[in-house]
Amino acid sequence: MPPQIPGLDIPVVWSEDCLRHEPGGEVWLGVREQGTEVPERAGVILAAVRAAGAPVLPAVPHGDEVLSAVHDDALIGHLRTVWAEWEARGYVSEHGRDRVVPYVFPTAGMLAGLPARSPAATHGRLGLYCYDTMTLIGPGSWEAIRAAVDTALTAADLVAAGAAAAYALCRPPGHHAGPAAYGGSCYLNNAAAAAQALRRAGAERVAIIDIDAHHGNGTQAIFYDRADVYYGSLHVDPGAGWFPHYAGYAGERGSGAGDGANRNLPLAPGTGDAGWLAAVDVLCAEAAGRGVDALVVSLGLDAAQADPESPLRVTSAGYRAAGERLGRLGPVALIQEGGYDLPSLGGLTVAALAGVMAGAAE
Ligand code: SP5
Ligand code: ZN
Repeated sequence: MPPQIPGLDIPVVWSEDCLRHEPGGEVWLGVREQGTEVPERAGVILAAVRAAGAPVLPAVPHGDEVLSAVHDDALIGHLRTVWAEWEARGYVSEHGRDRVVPYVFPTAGMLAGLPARSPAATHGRLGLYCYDTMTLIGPGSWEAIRAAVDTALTAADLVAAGAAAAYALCRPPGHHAGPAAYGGSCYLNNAAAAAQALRRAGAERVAIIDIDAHHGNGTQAIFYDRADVYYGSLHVDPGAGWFPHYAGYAGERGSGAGDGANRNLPLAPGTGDAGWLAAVDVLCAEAAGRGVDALVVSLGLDAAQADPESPLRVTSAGYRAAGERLGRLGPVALIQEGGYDLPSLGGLTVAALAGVMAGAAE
């Protein structure tokens, strides 16, 4: 028997299928670049949590019931079939297009009141579901997209069954995917699925706190008119030039029954631990004030100093401190979102998860 090594005791849910999505870059401002949402991200996180002693559990396949409660079936069907259609219709073999990328978007301005049709041509229909040029689809994408959802749902199951915390190590990420639209390297909303699953399992009040560096416009949209799922996010100010540009402003507070159940805290580029943790505290206090039977954390590590995708400057100590605050709030399913600096990504994740376990033990 090997000696018992005391370590990180949070269950990590994982599926090898999450490696099958190879976006093959992203088209940014008209130029195809290498992209940063790469399979190696999951590899470095997996190695780090294993080295820290965390138990790694396989994702359990789930049906589409919960998924269909947070996304339109048309979006799910599109993602399930578009790659096979793309190949069958010769876009790869005849036209040399090795990934699915849209080029026409039926914006409100273009339609000017006309109904959004569903064009027969595959290349004409893509913009109906995809809102940017950075979120490519290739041969194994669907398997990874669906495995990521199963990973999140399995983490939610563990929390529903009484675990203090569980972590879904999923990719592609999900928080930019809305009810009927995908973008921002996200296809289906893993965190929203976890929140919905916790509601179904009996948690009356679910809070989602999103600490990814970017605003989770998809999660916000899914729950915007609901009072039962609070969404709070701190992120680099979209008005200062950062994705998703069109959402994430402080005035977006929810609508109808959901009025007041949405909170955005945009931060100035350059914000470090002090300002970032103060914002985490605001969200934790607001969520606690509303009551939290179960918590979902959209765990993005891209607010870190070295990350290439955001100008925030959070340290590993900052991530640990945030984890402690979140762990104190209640049983928590943590869902992997962004985080792109491969050399520091594993350590940042372990710091955040160790903080969660320390907070949960208090
Ligand atoms: C889940 C998540 O973190 N999605 C982030 C999507 C934002 N991607 C914006 C990409 C903009 C182009 N990147 C240029 C990097 C130059 N250093
Ligand atoms: Zn992000």
